[in-house]
Amino acid sequence: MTQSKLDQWRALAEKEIKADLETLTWHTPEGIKVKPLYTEEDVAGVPHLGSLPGFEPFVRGPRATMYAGRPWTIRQYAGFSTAEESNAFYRKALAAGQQGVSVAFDLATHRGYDSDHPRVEGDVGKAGVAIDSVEDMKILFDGIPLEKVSVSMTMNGAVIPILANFIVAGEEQGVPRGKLSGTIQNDILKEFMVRNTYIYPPEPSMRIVADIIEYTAREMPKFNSISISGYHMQEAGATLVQELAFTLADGREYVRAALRKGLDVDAFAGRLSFFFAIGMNFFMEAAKLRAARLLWSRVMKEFNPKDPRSMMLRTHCQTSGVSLQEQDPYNNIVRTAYEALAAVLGGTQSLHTNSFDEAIALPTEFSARIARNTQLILQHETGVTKVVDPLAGSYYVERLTHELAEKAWALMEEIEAMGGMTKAVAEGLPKRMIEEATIRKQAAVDRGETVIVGVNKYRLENEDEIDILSIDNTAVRNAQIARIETVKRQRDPKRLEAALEALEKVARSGEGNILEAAVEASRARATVGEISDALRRAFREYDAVPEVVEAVYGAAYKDEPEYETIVSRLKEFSSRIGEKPKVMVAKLGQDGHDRGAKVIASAFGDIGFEVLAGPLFQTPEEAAEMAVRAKVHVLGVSSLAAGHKTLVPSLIEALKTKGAENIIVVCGGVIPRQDRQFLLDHGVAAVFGPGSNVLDTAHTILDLLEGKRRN
Ligand code: DCA
Repeated sequence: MTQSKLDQWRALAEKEIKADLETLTWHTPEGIKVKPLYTEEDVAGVPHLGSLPGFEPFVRGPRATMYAGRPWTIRQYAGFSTAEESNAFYRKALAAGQQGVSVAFDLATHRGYDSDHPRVEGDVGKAGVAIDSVEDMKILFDGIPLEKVSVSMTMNGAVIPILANFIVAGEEQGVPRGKLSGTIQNDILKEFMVRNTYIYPPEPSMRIVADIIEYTAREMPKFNSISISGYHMQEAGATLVQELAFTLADGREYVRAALRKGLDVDAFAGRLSFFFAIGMNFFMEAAKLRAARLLWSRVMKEFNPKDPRSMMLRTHCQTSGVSLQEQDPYNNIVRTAYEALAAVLGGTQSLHTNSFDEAIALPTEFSARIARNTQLILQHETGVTKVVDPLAGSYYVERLTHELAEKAWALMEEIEAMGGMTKAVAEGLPKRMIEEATIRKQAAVDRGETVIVGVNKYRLENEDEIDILSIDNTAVRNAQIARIETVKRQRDPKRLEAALEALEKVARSGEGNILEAAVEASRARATVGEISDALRRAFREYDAVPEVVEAVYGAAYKDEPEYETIVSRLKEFSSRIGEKPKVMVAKLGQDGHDRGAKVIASAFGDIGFEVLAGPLFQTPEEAAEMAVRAKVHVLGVSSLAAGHKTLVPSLIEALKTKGAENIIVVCGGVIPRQDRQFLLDHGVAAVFGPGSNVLDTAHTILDLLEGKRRN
């Protein structure tokens, strides 16, 4: 293309829009300028062009034939209530076209507590299945042939007891561990960054990761030892560049940890796997997966592998949970379908498509079917599987692939300069960057700059309720407690004690393999809680200190009248009562999803409230105690894991017992409409569902405070 032709186009374009062409440039949160037109000029000199699938740098896919040879695995993440109920759900799903299993565990299990532990009362069986021992694990996979169906398990904190139980369940089903196929998430660094289901401090946690890589490399050749996950970063608000850079930097750190164990790189690198989120920025998401493969092969080259598979990035993807909305929820089916297509055009190996009701509650059978069929239709009806990497050669997509890769690489270099990801995480850098990005995104939504159909534009006046799945948490907990008692009654106490002691010793001494020792403890019927406790004794627990980001939300609104209105209203109120109103933002139970809590805490701080961020994992009693001591006016509970119906009434009771009924309690997060009246009846003053505008929320809180003062 000649310059003069481009100049002619520019002149025509500016005549058409009657404005400077620059006004059509889209500045993405990644700092990428997306222009309205891409031409061959934009890909001149891009080094990855001309490569082929199955060959380094794998931009076009890890396999030579990709979906033409074998489509991606339809792997829906699911799990709730008891092992029996989840097992029935998996069997039905497999019969209806699902191809692999992906287990969601409840938060009690994630954090290494048995279902009878007092800290997890509100969490058992809620956001996943409750697993307390190998007996539960055996029920979970009953009738599912583990030598054929690959099983992915999202587990990081309590990864040792869960993987040990899986291995023993296989053994007792007649499938030796060498034949088990699947993936364990085992990615602890991102837990410290965003997801928060850690148990032990970073250093011993990294040893656990390395021990698992070592054990699976030796004993389980078909099993992927880790799923290095960017998903939760994007869910927490990361830009795609941050998601790419931090995930691959995490991967590099795990490779180093495994090498420090004395493993040969080719013995384990081919079984490292990845996991990314796919949001609504369609082409950029597809380009992201291509860039990820490009960069991973670059990272792995540093370690001099001989086997090309060691440089190949294979990934699972999940459509974005945060892109789903509570308002007009059938729109979510459409969002998920576009996201799924982007994942497929990007060349994912395995995919979960979200159910449309996920922003509200656990999926029902109906919504799960639509989600699964979204993928079946893509595989069987659209023809997208027939051609490898069909976006290759698109000026725009190739340019994006290159730009994303270069930007992510620059960020990875920054992390290297800090001494690697473990150090960067310890210093809180990635967490802070992600939090700033999410607060900026929230401000863009609140200001209407980012359009969400049915939420901040084209909103329905009246919304119909949809059917939701609700779990009887008390019944699940009682059933689990009964089974724990049976297991404890029937086991050999001497064998158990010896196994747990041996495990603790391996953990303390740094000698031997923790997973190997845990497999023996699982055979002896040690529970998830008991195995986790043995490791807690050796390693201690990790306590994070909550931090609140300042001056990001406010900066996005600088000098805008609607922002000034709330700020001056608050100022006026503060001077009337002689202090800034004090708001505590609390997270109760084992729910570590703190994006919403962080956004509110940070935005409210900027607006002029005095904000107190409670630590994660508080019991209702602990949160009430903290609120009373700090003399807060408002206690806001952020709940995303369905524990609100148990935990919030307990919190209000605890406040009453302390004579603190005057503290206004409000709730926000994933709270189905059906539950709102229940919470209001139990003394909650206001409930803010997903998609609530932060400034509106602040006005409501002030209304409540003013009403309260008048009373
Ligand atoms: N031609 C021939 N064989 C193929 C082709 C093809 N075009 N595509 C895939 N295969 C083979 C693979 O090599 C693999 O066999 P292997 O394990 O012996 O190498 C098998 O078919 C399965 O394909 P794969 O692409 O590895 O798909 P999955 O087993 O579903 O694994 C992966 C995907 C991302 C690697 C894995 O880590 C995973 O399933 N992750 C899921 C994580 C998850 O669910 N997280 C929940 C949030």
